Amino acid sequence: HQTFYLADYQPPAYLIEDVTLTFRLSPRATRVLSRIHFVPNPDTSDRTFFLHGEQLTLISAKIDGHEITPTLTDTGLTAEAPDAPFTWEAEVEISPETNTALEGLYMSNGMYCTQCEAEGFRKITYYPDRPDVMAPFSVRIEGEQPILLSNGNPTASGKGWAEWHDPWPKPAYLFALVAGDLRATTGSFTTRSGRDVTLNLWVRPGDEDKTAFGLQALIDSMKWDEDVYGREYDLDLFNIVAVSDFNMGAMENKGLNIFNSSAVLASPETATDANFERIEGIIAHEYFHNWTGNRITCRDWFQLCLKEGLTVFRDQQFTSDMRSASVKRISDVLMLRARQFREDAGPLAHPVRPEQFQEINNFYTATIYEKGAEVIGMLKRLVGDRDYYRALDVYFQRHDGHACTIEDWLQVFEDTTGRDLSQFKRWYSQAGTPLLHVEDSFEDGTYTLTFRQETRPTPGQPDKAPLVIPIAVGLLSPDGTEVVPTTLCEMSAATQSFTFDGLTEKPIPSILREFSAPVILTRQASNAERAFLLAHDTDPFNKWEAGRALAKDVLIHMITDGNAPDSAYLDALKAMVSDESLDPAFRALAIALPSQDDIAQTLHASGVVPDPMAIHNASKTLRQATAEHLADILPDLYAANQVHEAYQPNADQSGKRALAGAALSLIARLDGGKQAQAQYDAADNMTQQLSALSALLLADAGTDALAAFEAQWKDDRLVMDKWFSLQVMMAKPDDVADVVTRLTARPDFDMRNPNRFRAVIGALGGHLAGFHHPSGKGYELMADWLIKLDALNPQTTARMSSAFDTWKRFDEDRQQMIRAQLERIMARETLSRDTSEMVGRILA
Ligand code: BAL
Ligand code: ZN
Repeated sequence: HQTFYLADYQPPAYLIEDVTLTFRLSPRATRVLSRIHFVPNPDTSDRTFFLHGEQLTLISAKIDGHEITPTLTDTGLTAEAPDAPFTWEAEVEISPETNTALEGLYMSNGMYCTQCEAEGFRKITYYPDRPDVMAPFSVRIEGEQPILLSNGNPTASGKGWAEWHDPWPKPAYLFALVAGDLRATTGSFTTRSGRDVTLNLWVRPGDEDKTAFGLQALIDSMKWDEDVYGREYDLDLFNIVAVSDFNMGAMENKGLNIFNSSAVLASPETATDANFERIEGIIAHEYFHNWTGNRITCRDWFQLCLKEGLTVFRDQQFTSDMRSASVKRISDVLMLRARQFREDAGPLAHPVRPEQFQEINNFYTATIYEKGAEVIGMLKRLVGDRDYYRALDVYFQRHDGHACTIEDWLQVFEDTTGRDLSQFKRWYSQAGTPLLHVEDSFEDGTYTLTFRQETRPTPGQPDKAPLVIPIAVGLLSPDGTEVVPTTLCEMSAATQSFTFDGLTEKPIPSILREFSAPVILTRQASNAERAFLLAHDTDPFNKWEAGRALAKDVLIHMITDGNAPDSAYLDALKAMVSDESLDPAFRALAIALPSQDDIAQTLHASGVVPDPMAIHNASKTLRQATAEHLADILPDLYAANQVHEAYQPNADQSGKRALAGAALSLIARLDGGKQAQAQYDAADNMTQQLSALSALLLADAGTDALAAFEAQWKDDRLVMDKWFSLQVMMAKPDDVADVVTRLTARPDFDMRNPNRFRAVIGALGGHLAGFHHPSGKGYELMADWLIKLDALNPQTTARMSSAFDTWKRFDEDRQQMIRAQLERIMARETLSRDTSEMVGRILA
């Protein structure tokens, strides 16, 4: 397969003035007519006329009205074209119904929809399918479906047809079309300059009761982007459509966002608090793309983080403002460490701006999204809030309507602040998570922190240069008062010291407050110091972090030294959980143990080969000990965090439910599931129903509830996804393979539906001790299903193959078994480019 390189970028030979598309919809024989006005690009003398196109049947092609015969290849066509403006007309035929890859135009339950990012438009018609070619689109849809939607504003419609015009120049990846029997929930928003915008959330008949929350989240997002970034919406209409079969979470097509139904549909009965929060964040994310992604887009796909890192950062800010900032920061760091640190530490490590790819779909990663957002956060921290927003204003003004690069982005900051960002730019080009080593000393009232940074080699990058690392530090005196409030140490050398004067005694440092940089702090504080910070740190992130480090240390010593659960940790946890001055959501996060994968990663990093079964057993033992140690406070904790008002998915109520749910899962270890059954029977919302079901499964008392749940929800696909995945997640390690085999044999296991596939096979990959079971059955099952899915949906297969990316952490036997499965996948003759690239990188 061909490899594409950032260094090979060439500007397009032709630009486009406008595009007119006509769709004559038919499940297996949709005709797409295109009329495109091309103009030679004055910035290049290249006049090669190449249009991307894949899986298209060309019916006819004309240049300036004259029939031509282009040269066709697997990836597109070339033709002789004038060195002057000309009109291209083509007619192609495509087959949406047999498009199981869910890229381009496809069908989902009788409804037509599109997914064009990154390179799906080339499966719709011949076109320069690259983000630096932007054009206004006019679209006519002919079809028997009652609702026919495309980007922009509607211009005319009649029975069986509708016409749309999107005046904003956009790249083809933002094109969208939807046709189906859909119902809208409608709202409105008036922008601050007075534009009245109609908002529609389109769903299948029957789902109308799951739209109110998404619509409100959209309104909140529109308001927030005006208030915080001064960004207004720019069309008279904003449509969102929910689709059941979708590879990603959602897609920011101009004026016509398409959402995976799991990322938008929610009612209290069917969605959990976590679902609501995720939906709010994704609605915001897609909406925010209107400015960071659509109005200002990427020059080429190597610049993907330009829009994704910034838009993730903006949606994180939004959620912090809507909910609790500290809880949001902790959740984001948990995710960053679980997914991005894992990626950065293994064979799939790549820079925030990659320099090569075979299949760009493989780079919609935690590194580009989440580390990309961390890089923006560091920039904001370094220049300060005022300069950050000044720079953003310049960015929006200078680059509106353009396709940009990371260089353009950083130049704006350099011009606005006068800073030299050449060293900071390494965050975009250097892969790997820096380790930050710390030593401290105290002499004559001066406290010195000496930091040393180290980034280990990653694939293709043996040598690493020092990065600019903003390290937020606070100091506490031994009596618990803060003697130095949060101060930013700006590290740029490989080793660098920072001093704090005028202290009367050696302080206790609180380092990397708010997780001010995406690094691994290697400092092994004593458990006494951690307990001190857990009790006294004024920074909520580091307070949580201290408890987290303590729990991790306890678990690691249980695994490596056979220690018993540490009572000092249990005492500290008990004190923290009972501290009613702390937000319930914060306490719920603090009760949660580090994930088993996190423990495996930590053991591996310290040179110990992780044993998944030992990690599983230690986690279970520690949970049981926690339940017993907290036994006397659990009933009150559970009772005190019941919500008696009507269900609202807000931060306050969901924090209480999270803490009560955490208490319930501990109680279930003591009472055999009695309390959980009572909650299950009384639950009137999905959060409580699901936390009860999972507590029952923990107590081996879930059989009846599982059956009741299935009877109640068998017709609701999204709720049944939870039922599928929970059974895998909660299975005992020895049973995981059997559970997966049983679930995948059911008629309602539809592997074409990415949500259902992820619910079962994704949960298999996420069950550390089940997936890495010594029998090798977990590996074999995963490989079987990846091979099956690859023939239908390469994008989702490739994404899920990353379950294997940690394989080199494990013992020889496991490595051999995994290698055999990866080689079995690679040996498939028809393996997709997507999966071949991923498995190849994992094996390398
Ligand atoms: N652009 C792909 C989906 C998203 O990041 O919003
Ligand atoms: Zn995005």
